[in-house]
Amino acid sequence: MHLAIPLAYALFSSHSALAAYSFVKEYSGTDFFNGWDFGNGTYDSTTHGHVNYLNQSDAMSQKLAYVNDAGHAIVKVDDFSTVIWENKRNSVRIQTTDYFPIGSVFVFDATHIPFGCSVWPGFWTKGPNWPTDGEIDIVESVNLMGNNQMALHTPPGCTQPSDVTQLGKTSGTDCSAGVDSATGCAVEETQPNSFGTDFVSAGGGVWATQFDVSGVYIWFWTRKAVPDSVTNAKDTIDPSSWGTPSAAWPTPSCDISKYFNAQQLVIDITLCGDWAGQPNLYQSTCGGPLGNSTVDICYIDNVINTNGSNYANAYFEISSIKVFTVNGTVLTPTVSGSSTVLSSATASVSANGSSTNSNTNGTSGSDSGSGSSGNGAMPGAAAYLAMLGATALAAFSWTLL
Ligand SMILES: *[C@@H]1O[C@H](CO)[C@@H](O)[C@H](O)[C@H]1NC(C)=O
Ligand SMILES: *[C@@H]1O[C@H](CO)[C@@H](O)[C@H](O)[C@H]1NC(C)=O
Ligand SMILES: *[C@@H]1O[C@H](CO)[C@@H](O)[C@H](O)[C@H]1NC(C)=O
Ligand SMILES: *[C@@H]1O[C@H](CO)[C@@H](O)[C@H](O)[C@H]1NC(C)=O
Ligand SMILES: *[C@@H]1O[C@H](CO)[C@@H](O)[C@H](O)[C@H]1NC(C)=O
Ligand SMILES: *[C@@H]1O[C@H](CO)[C@@H](O)[C@H](O)[C@H]1NC(C)=O
Ligand SMILES: CC(=O)N[C@H]1CO[C@H](CO)[C@@H](O)[C@@H]1O
Repeated sequence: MHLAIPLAYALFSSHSALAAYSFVKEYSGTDFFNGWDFGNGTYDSTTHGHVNYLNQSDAMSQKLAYVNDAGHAIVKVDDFSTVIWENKRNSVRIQTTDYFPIGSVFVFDATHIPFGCSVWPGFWTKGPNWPTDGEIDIVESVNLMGNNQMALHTPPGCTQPSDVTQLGKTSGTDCSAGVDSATGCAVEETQPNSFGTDFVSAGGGVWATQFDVSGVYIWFWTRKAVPDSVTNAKDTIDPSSWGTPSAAWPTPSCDISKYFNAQQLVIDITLCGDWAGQPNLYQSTCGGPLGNSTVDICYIDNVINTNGSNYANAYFEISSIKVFTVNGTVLTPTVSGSSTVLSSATASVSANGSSTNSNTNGTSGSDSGSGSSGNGAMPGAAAYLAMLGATALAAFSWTLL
C-alpha cells in the first residue's frame, strides 16, 4: 500500500530544491511524554531481549521514564533491582501516537544514549505495518560498540546505490536483506562521538533525518558541530545547507514513496536479544566466554545476578525531539478492526495490516516470537555480523531462556 502523496509533496519534495519544512510537533520538557504509547508490561517478543516493557504508570512510578531537573526526558533500564534466573529486567519502549508523512524532518537532540554490555538502544521509525511500510533506524548500537549504525528495512526492491554520497560506511546495500529484512541496508557512522562514553563526554549531539520522496538522509553532529540552522530552527527547518549526510538512501534506487508509509517514532532499550546477545558479537566488545547452545552468557553476566548497578549508563537523556513536515501535516491513526487508518486535514492513507494496530498498549506488534525480527522489531544483528565478517544469523541458535 502506498501513501497517497498530496500535491504539495510533489511540488516541494526535492532533496536539492526543497526550501523548508514547517514545524508540527515538539516533544520536550515536562510535556515530553504526552503523545506516546508505552508497552503493556510484557516481554520484548520482537527482538527477544530480556526485558519487560512497562506500561506508562509503572514506568513513571518506578522512574524509568521521567523528566529530570534539567528538563530532559529520561528513558532507562531498571538499574536498581536484583533480577533472578528466568526473569526479565524492566525497561521502556514508547512510540508516538502520531504518524509523520513522507516529507518530514525529525530532529533528535540528546546528551546521553544508553550503552554498556547487553544494552541495545534504538531511536527509530516504523510504518503501521512492518516491514511493508518501511523502517528507518536512526540511532542504534549495542554493547560497547564505538559508533552508531543507521539502516533502512523494507520489502524487496529498495537498495542503496554503490556510488552514494555519504560520510558513513555501508555494510549492506539491499534494504530487504535477511529474513523479514532483518539485515536491511546499514551504514556505520564514521564521524567521532556518535555512541558510548565519547558521545556523552562530547556533550551529546543531534541527529536530523530527512524522510522525503527524494530519499532518506541522516545527519549527525556532535554537540559543538550542531549548525545554527538546526539549533535555532523554530517555525521551519531547511536541510539544504547541511552538506553531505552520514547516511543516504536516495530515490530512485530506493523509491521512498513506494517502500514507505507514514512513520511513527519509537524509542526503546532492550537487553541482549537478537543483536546485542549474539554470542560472537557480544564477546567481541564485552569479552567473557563464548556462549553456547545452552547458556546465554549475555543474560547471565548482565541481566541477572547483579543488583542493576551495571546499568548505570543504560539511559537516554533527551533534550528534545522536533518534527517538521512539508505541509504542516500530522497523521493520526484510527484503529478499525485489523486496519489502521491514518488521517489528517491534508493527507490520508489507509494501511491495511494483517494484525497490526496502534492501540494504547503501545505494542503495535503481531510478532509471536517465532525467530524472525517481526513487526516492530529493531533489526540489525545480521548487519553487524556481516560487518564483523561472521557467518550468518542462523548461527544464532542458543536456547532462548
Ligand atoms: C500497569 O501494569 C501493572 C502491572 O505491572 C498493572 O497492575 C496496572 O494495572 C497497569 N496499569 C495500567 C494503567 O494498565
Ligand atoms: C555452556 O557454557 C556454560 C558456561 O560457560 C558451561 O557451564 C556449560 O558446560 C556449557 N555447555 C556446553 C554444552 O558446552
Ligand atoms: C551493587 O553492586 C556493586 C558491584 O557489583 C556494588 O559496588 C554496589 O555497592 C552494589 N549496590 C548496592 C546498592 O548494593
Ligand atoms: C483496506 O481495507 C478497507 C476496509 O477493510 C477496504 O475497503 C480497502 O479496499 C482496503 N484497501 C486496500 C488498499 O487493501
Ligand atoms: C491491548 O491490545 C490488545 C490488542 O489490540 C487488546 O485486545 C487489549 O484489550 C489491549 N489491552 C489493554 C490493557 O489496553
Ligand atoms: C501485551 O503486548 C504483547 C506484545 O504485543 C501482547 O502479546 C499481549 O497480548 C499484550 N497483553 C495484554 C494483556 O494486552
Ligand atoms: C496546513 C497547510 O499548509 N495546509 C495546506 C497543505 O497543502 C494544501 C494543498 O496545497 C493546501 O490547500 C493546504 O492549505
